[in-house]
Amino acid sequence: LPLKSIVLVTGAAGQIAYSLLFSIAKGDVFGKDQPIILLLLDIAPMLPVLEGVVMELQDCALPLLREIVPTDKEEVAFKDLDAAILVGSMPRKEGMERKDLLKANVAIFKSQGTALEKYAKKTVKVLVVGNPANTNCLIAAKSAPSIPKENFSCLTRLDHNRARSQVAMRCGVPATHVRNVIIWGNHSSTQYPDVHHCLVNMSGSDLACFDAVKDDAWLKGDFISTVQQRGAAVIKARKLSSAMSAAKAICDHMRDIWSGTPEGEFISMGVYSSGNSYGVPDDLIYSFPVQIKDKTWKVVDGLAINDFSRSKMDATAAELIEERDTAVTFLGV
Ligand code: NAX
Repeated sequence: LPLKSIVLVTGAAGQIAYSLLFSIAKGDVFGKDQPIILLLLDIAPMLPVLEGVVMELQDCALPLLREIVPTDKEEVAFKDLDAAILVGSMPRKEGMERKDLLKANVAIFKSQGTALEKYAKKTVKVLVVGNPANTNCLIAAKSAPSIPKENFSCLTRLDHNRARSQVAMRCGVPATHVRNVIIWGNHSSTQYPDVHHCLVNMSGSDLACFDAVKDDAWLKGDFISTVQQRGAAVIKARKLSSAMSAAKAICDHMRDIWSGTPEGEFISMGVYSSGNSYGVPDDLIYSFPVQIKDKTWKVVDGLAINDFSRSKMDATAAELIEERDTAVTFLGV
């Protein structure tokens, strides 16, 4: 049998984790024959709730789940990790300023980055989900200087899947017949869902998205705002934020890191920008189209970018720069 994979999920008593842990534990992410040790981190007041989640995982009687360790201690949670899925973060409370929220999250992700540096394997793959995901990811990466920056990514796969499904529903095909949508930039309402390189398989042949949809006004207008605002629409309807779809996207993201992306397809994820791709400034976690092989991502390069796309890609970069520059002022605090 392969060695056990050691996987951490933070925010483990929360609602995304509740949808996520079963899929991880039953082998959807790291492989159907890969035994797993699950480390579950949450804050001390949530430990009684977390105990209930542990009981349920035990009661699933799964073959691959070898050990479950609930904890509120970073030195326990981050030890020897192969994968870290950082879901927990400080939620916005009523009356809280954006800046105070950012400050609280910088404190969390600096501390968790430092714990990764101290305790995790240097090969650990870190996925940041907790918002503001891109900037939290950057802070974690900066706080773990001996782990390669390429090992850090943030979740924009939910936005990617939302874009895919919107196009698919419009064309009357399954979502899997739509590929190569791109989410550029921040996981926020400035993100740019781009379909200029998207292909739709209709009746057995691949059409460019614009030819398949035949409604340029929609693709350049309501399609984009629907994807950008989808999180808010779910909250409005459900009175709770997206959890099932977020968990599915986390599984898609990590599974692709572990097993690679299908030939000829790319997916979106927030990764470290070195300044060499699409004129995006360096030192940001920015969502790009990537392909993954041997657990290594590569930005898909050479895609043509028109003026419409350029301005949207720049706007979301500008927001990330501002967020980073505020966040780093809290790093020394
Ligand atoms: P919940 O509030 O249900 O759960 C969050 C959990 O994190 C709580 O149990 C809380 O106690 C815990 N937590 C807080 N601080 C912690 C810390 N320092 N260490 C460990 N655990 C800590 O939120 P949920 O709906 O699960 O969402 C979690 C995060 O995902 C939020 O920040 C949310 O904004 C973000 N999302 C990000 C998405 C993305 O695409 N990047 C999409 C879904 C989601 O909105």
